[in-house]
Amino acid sequence: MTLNIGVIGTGAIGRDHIRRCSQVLQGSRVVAVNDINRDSAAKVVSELKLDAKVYDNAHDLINSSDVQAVLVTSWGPSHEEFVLAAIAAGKPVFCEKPLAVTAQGCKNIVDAEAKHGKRLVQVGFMRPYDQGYRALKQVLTSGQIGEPLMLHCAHRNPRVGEAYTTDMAITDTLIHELDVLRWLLDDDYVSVQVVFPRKSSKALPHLRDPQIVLMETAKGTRIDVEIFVNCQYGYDIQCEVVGETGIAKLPEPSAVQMRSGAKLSTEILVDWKDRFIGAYDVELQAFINDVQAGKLTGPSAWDGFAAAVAADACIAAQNSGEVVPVTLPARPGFYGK
Ligand code: NAD
Ligand code: NAI
Ligand code: ISE
Repeated sequence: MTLNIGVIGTGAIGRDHIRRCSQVLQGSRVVAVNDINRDSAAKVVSELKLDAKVYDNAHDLINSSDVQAVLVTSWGPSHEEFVLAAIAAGKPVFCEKPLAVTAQGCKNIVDAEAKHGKRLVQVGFMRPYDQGYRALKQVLTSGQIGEPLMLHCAHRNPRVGEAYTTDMAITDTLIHELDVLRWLLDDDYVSVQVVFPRKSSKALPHLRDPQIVLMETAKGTRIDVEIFVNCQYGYDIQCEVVGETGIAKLPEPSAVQMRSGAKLSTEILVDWKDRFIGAYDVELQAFINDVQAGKLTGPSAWDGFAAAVAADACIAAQNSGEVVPVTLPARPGFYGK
């Protein structure tokens, strides 16, 4: 059976996911698209030669009988409304991160899904599907470096646009670490603090960049994450785990080593689309397969909520400079262990 997908939001990742669902993955086709900018939706239909209808209204797309599953790839503040509408229509929905821009927004989704009685939501946290993070998790689980004591992480983008604000370093960027580190350590956060080093002259006046987020987990592991979104040189994701008996580091993406011009070098990627290209393929194929099998298993609305609770605390910590507690309620049985 081919799954008929409707996509809301045809920006950078929306277009990339549409390409993926229609050209790369098995078992799906894009039959409906919507964007607040209609021309952008129409353009993707013609550029990718899709047999898809352009909807003027996202709710009409969600409720259309032609659409069996929904992909929400519009900008963050619109996610909650569309995910709630998909749940109300009883349709599976893959929602790009963040699930909602506040913990309360995510909680509204968790409550609606639980009321519906069956999982319908997968969040676009792709890093748990990345080969490198999976290999790192395997090392930790095998006990080869003992218990994890400290993590040193970095999330660097070459540059960001004018619309990117200081809080988005948390809700849009750090949100990936907030998710994947919970998964990697099988742990939850108990407190966070944000400190601001000297500001880069490359950052626009309204943006505080870089930032360092310090986190503590329930098991006592300490994590530092550098967020630096105007680093200029590349898109660079680092994660080093210091354990009791050794250190394990996220593998670098594979690249050709060159000896040229009196230099030994390897290239660094510059675009997030390339860095996690394999993980995006695997996460969406898993969504399509799971919808067809009738049971979602990927990152859940609860995972989206857990990350958002920590994100809310980080934003409070950005503003206060204090150590802020993170209080996550007990996971409902509905979401498993
Ligand atoms: P973008 O700005 O390029 O695209 C967003 C699109 O959504 C735009 O075309 C905009 O017109 C449309 N849009 C906004 N509000 C809308 C509404 N109410 N109804 C319909 N369309 C609407 O942004 P992007 O880079 O594609 O990011 C989109 C989402 O994907 C964000 O939530 C972002 O955080 C997420 N994202 C995730 C990853 C990842 O690695 N998982 C990477 C990039 C972006
Ligand atoms: P698992 O299923 O044993 O679960 C590990 C723990 O991590 C669980 O407690 C779970 O609740 C939690 N978790 C899962 N996703 C999370 C997230 N996004 N954020 C925070 N916590 C999360 O672990 P496994 O098999 O290692 O799977 C991890 C992820 O990879 C899952 O999202 C799973 O769906 C996916 N996966 C993908 C496969 C693929 O090749 N497509 C194969 C196996 C798993
Ligand atoms: C973007 O929205 C993403 O999700 C990328 O994965 C992330 O690294 C980048 O910082 C965000 O802007």
